[in-house]
Amino acid sequence: MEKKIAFITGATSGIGKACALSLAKEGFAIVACGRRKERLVQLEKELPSGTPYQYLVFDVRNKDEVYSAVDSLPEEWQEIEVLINNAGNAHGLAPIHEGSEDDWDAMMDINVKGLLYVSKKILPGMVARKSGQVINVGSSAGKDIYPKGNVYCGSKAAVDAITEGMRKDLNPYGIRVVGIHPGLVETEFSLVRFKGDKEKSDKVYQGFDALKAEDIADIITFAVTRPKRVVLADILVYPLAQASTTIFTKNT
Ligand code: NDP
Ligand code: 8X3
Repeated sequence: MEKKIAFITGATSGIGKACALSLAKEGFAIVACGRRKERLVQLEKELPSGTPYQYLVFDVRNKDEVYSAVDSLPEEWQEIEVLINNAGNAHGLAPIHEGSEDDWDAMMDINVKGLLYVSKKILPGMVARKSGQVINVGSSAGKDIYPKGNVYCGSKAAVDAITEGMRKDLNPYGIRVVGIHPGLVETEFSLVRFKGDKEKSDKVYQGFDALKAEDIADIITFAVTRPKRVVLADILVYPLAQASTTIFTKNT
């Protein structure tokens, strides 16, 4: 493969999809991942024409699915230069004593263990080649814990810590490791958190100009395209209206 390959999890929607579009414009070949196959098929039609493209359908919770999906990539697609660990969601918003075990399992299994499984398959190649970049999508919620966010915040605090650990472990191999931690971005995120309740979900983004998925993709693309010596190690991004996970000035 002549072009550099970017492998993006959670590319069926929101930030991951925006990254696929943005990195394709920068000349990357794209491996797009997610569970919703029809969206991955559709994504190819939205990419700049001629973008080399592969899609992989798997659930990041399922280690075997992750491993066999990555193994199924054709030989010329095996050298992944950029890994964007983006797949993830919040499930529920409840005080700790009322939280659902299924929601807790989903968040820890997807946001934390899923990121680890995908990384486990892709990092050894980067280490062997002494070349690569990892972008982990955390959240402001991992840095500033908010009421009822408990386990989601915990999963993203884990992503933050794992990102730091990766940067330290991979330092001898010239691999760039970036953590990006957005505040509120208007995507399908809240629709998933509130289990399809559109009214509740829309309310999250009312009265202020929330970040767009493209804003985060722009920043990731900027980080990925810096000269090799430059590492934007830890990026916290808020919309103007937001000063912490709980402080907002709306209708300004
Ligand atoms: P979306 O809900 O729009 O996208 C989530 C993506 O993750 C989808 O492509 C979905 O694909 C994928 N995904 C979810 N669960 C799984 C799974 N089990 N296996 C494989 N893929 C999965 O949300 P965002 O784009 O906003 O979220 C992307 C990342 O950004 C997440 O890690 C989120 O925590 C983080 N984030 C979001 C913020 C926001 O306010 N929106 C703020 C801070 C961080 P599919 O369903 O097809 O599998
Ligand atoms: C998503 C942002 O504040 O809804 O990570 O948790 S928040």
